[in-house]
This record gives sequence, structure tokens and C-alpha cells, in this order.
Amino acid sequence: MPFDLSNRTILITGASSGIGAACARQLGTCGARLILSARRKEKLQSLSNELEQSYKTETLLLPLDVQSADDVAASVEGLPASWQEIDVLINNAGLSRGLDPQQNGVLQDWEEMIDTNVKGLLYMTRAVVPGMVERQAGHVVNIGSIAARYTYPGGSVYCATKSAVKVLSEGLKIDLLGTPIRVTNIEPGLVETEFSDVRFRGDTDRAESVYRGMTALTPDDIADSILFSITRPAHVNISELYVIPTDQSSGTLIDRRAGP
Ligand code: NDP
Ligand code: 8X3
Repeated sequence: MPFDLSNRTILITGASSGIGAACARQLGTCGARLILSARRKEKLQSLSNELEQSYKTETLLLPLDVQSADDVAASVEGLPASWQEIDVLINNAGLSRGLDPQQNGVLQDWEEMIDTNVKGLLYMTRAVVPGMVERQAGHVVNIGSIAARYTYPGGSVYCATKSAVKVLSEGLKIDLLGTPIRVTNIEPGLVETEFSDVRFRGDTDRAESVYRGMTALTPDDIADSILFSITRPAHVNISELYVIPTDQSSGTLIDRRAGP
């Protein structure tokens, strides 16, 4: 066990895939109890089965759409008593849609990105953090992005949502000053997950081309960073971790010399 997280209750949004699922596996190896949240319940169930078999992880499924303020509030409020005391909230659920120039943007895509990446993250924070304040214990980890720092063609709304995550992370730390609650914003560069499949709505060729000829980060690389952040001593707040592939230097500067 790399770190001992026994008896720690950790809620992960976006646990059905990519970074969230990798994070669940790494936290499972450390003995944490996990609340697994996302919309696709069957994916959460199979992850839960795997975690139970591999590490005897205690899990609770919390299927929900973070875009619904009412569902988020009711789901968190309705958690069984033994799951109410959340030690770590990992606000990871998020997505991009399309790469259209702003002047031709699809309104529905904008709504989905803003409602998920910004408002959904806020709804979860609003539902969970008051309990942390009451208990005077907790840690919020937000998954931002390199996109907060580098605006790229067609990415302006997604980039704006991740800039918002950066500002909301800073703001939460400011508002929690005087409490022991910590706030971390992880800013990954390219990570190979379902992210590009979702962005290009199942156009696999286009999705694969995002990572072609370069070595992208794996979801485990980011789970490592999350684990590092939440296992520092109580007086250490890792505010930001900016993690990019060696083959990437900015949103658009990518070394693809490794071939097709
Ligand atoms: P994936 O597409 O693999 O995972 C996204 C997760 O978010 C899924 O579990 C999905 O679950 C969940 N999700 C999406 N929309 C909602 C919603 N409305 N309600 C609840 N859950 C939702 O991508 P990643 O693992 O790559 O993405 C995780 C986070 O990392 C995102 O915030 C993304 O912006 C960020 N990120 C990704 C990078 C990358 O290159 N991949 C780089 C930088 C940041 P479900 O569909 O079941 O609801
Ligand atoms: C995801 C990374 O560069 O595709 O946040 O926007 S990028």
C-alpha cells in the first residue's frame, strides 16, 4: 500500500472513465472508501465490482448528472449516514464538445461545457464543503487543465471553463482561510482517455489524431498527482499542479516526430 488512506471517504465525480476511474483504482489500493459518481451507472457498477475483487474496496455508487443542481444537492444530502463524512472531494467530471470557431459555435455545446465543467463543479462543492467546514476537515481537488493557460483555436469556450476552474479553486481557498480545508487544482496537458471521443462525438479517427505521433499522459499519471496532493502533511496545501507530457510545451506546441 503506497499510502494508507484506510477509513478515508473520497467522492470522485467522473469516475466512470479516464482520470476518474484511474484515480478510483489508485485510491482503492490505498484502502480508501469511495463514492463513485457519474451518469453511466453500469460503468460505475463494473468499476465497483473490480475494486471490490482487487482491493476489497468499500464503494457507494452515486449516479447523477452534475448539471442538475437539484440532483446534486438531493444525492449528497441523501447519502447514507455512514457515507456523509466526505474527507476528499475530487471534482473531475468534465468534457469538451467540438472545436468550432467562437463565431460559429454550437450553443448546445457551450451550454453543456459550461453547465458541466463550471456549474456542475460548483454544485458539488456547494453540496459537500459545508460538511467539511462543520467537521473542520477536508480537501477539494479540482481537475482544471492546461487549457486554462493556453487558449487554442476552436477551444475558447472549453478553455474559458478551465480558466473558471482555476479561479474557482483560488477563490475557494481564499474563502476557506481559517479552516484546515485544503484546495488543489490539477492542470493536465494531453491525457489519452475518452475525452477526445466525447469532443468529436465518436469520430474515432479524429479523436486518435489528437495523440498521434506523441506520447500522451496516461490517466494514472494524473491519478498519481492527485494522490500526491492529498497525502501531504496537513499544513501543506498543494494549490496547483501543472502536469504535461514531455512531448508537449503548450496547448498547441506538440512534438509529433515519433511518427503517424
Ligand atoms: P473522460 O471522457 O474519459 O471522462 C470524463 C468523465 O466525466 C466521465 O466519467 C463522465 O462520465 C464524466 N461526466 C461528463 N459529463 C458529466 C455530467 N454531466 N455529469 C456527471 N459526470 C459527467 O475524460 P477525462 O478522464 O480525460 O476527463 C476528466 C477531467 O479531466 C475532465 O474535467 C477534463 O476536462 C479534464 N482534463 C482532461 C484532459 C485530457 O487531455 N484528457 C486534460 C486536462 C483536463 P459519464 O459520461 O458516465 O457521466
Ligand atoms: C484537455 C487538454 O489541450 O485538449 O483539457 O484542451 S486540451
